[in-house]
Amino acid sequence: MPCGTWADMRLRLHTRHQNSAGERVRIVLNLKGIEYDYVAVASPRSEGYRTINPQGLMPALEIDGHAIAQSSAIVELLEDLYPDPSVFPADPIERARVRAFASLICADLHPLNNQRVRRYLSGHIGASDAAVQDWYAHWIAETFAALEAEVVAHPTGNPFCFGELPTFADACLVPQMANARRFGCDLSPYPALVRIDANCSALDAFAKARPDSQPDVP
Ligand SMILES: N[C@@H](CCC(=O)N[C@@H](CS)C(=O)NCC(=O)O)C(=O)O
Repeated sequence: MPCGTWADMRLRLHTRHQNSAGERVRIVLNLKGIEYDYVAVASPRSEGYRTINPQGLMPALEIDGHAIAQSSAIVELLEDLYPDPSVFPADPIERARVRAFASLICADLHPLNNQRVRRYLSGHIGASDAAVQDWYAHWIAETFAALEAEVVAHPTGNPFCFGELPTFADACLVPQMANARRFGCDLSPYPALVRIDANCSALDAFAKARPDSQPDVP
């Protein structure tokens, strides 16, 4: 439920079908039941897009004449403006845990493995395809081992990362699992993550946010 004057505000999300940072935001928008316009980005490096987001990365959210970059900043803004339903647990310690889990993906894993880094490794450093694949799989394995340990430390059988309801942690996990699969990473060492990913994917909010459900999918 939106608070105050934000109720009538039309949101425009600049993203692309295969934009995993954007997929996090799409999931949260869907979980909160917020309607938005999907603006397909042809080129994040174009001058046109940089006038909206000078960072030159997707996604960006336009709201009431403001353009906001960075998926986690966008999600925090959505949480402030549309607090109900929340994508964070009520307990402050659990909220911090969700943010820490999400940060490991958004701030530590994803920036190492995203396309511009892979492009730089192969183009400027001269890394072979096998070396880039090895780089990718290494950071997935290191991070997923930590994420798996985190979710199994919570009561077993929880359908989602942090309990009975999906949170921002799940919105970060699901696109990252899809990326790992796309790159042929072995997910068998992470049965809890695989189970949670399947539970999330069965929900409409996640299914509607998937790359192949977006209007710009080829
Ligand atoms: N930390 C940023 C990451 C954004 C990001 O890396 N987006 C990628 C796609 S997932 C992108 O725009 N890449 C464009 C490029 O590398 O040219 C966020 O969470 O929003």
